[in-house]
Amino acid sequence: MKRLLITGAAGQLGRVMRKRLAPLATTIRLSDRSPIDPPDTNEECVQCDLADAAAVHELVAGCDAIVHLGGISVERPFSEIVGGNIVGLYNLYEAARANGHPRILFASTNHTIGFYPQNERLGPEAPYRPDGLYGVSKCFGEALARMYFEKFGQETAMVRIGSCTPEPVNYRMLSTWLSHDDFVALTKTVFRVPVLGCPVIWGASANTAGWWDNSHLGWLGWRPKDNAEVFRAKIAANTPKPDPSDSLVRFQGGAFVDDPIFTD
Ligand code: NAI
Ligand code: 15L
Repeated sequence: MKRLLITGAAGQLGRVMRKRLAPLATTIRLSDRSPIDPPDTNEECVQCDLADAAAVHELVAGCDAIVHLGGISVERPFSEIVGGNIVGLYNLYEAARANGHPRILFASTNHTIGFYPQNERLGPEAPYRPDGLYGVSKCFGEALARMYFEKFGQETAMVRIGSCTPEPVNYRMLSTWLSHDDFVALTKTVFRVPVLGCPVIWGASANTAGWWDNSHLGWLGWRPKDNAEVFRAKIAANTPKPDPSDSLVRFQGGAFVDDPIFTD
């Protein structure tokens, strides 16, 4: 493709994806409200806030595909979440509608279902059980994406990312881990398939201890290769045995379920 937009490019995942997705497009357009490291030869940087509709319309113009990582990524006061994750999502989808419907990979989260216990296996149809306002904002994002698909044919991969880190570092992540390699492979697949639709995709590696069922996605052709299990011994050696009453080992959303509603 000619131009791929990555939002949230100054963030943890954005910095990784910026390098790893470079081969996908002639030009990678990077955006964040925070400063972004200077552009490489095939990159262009646009600093803007997702809550700024005019700026987002300009940002999306000329893009063939979007990896949408931008937004608040943890539990915060609603006043902080609303700009990027609610208004920003609307701005992004309106901009996409005005600019030829570039396919979108939306970084949703496991915190849309965080209140499920860890002994329950979930498919894509499981009702939402968000564990905080952050999770609720991503439920909004998924609902918005779905509506733009039904109404306008806007395609989105709604990827409910578990924990996308270099390696898993606690017992919960034996189930939630998504390796960088598997996320890169998923992203390439999402933009390669001829027809995508608007599927929920559980963003997790092929973890033996996984909770999420992606068997509805055989047609997509994404086969994660990594497995957090190979880190079990290391985690056991480095972390204390968890108390069974600890949310980290009770709920799929882990410690997020214990967050209060933060206020300003
Ligand atoms: P991050 O917090 O490191 O990066 C998010 C970026 O979005 C930041 O650079 C921030 O400046 C930018 N941002 C926030 N509000 C903005 C706004 N109003 N306008 C423009 N930019 C704004 O998060 P991370 O870890 O890189 O995650 C990327 C995405 O993936 C997030 O949407 C997050 O919710 C989602 N996700 C990540 C997971 C992970 O394991 N890293 C797990 C589940 C979901
Ligand atoms: C998320 O949604 C967060 O963005 C990330 O920082 C992790 O906390 C991840 O979920 C997780 O559940 O491990």
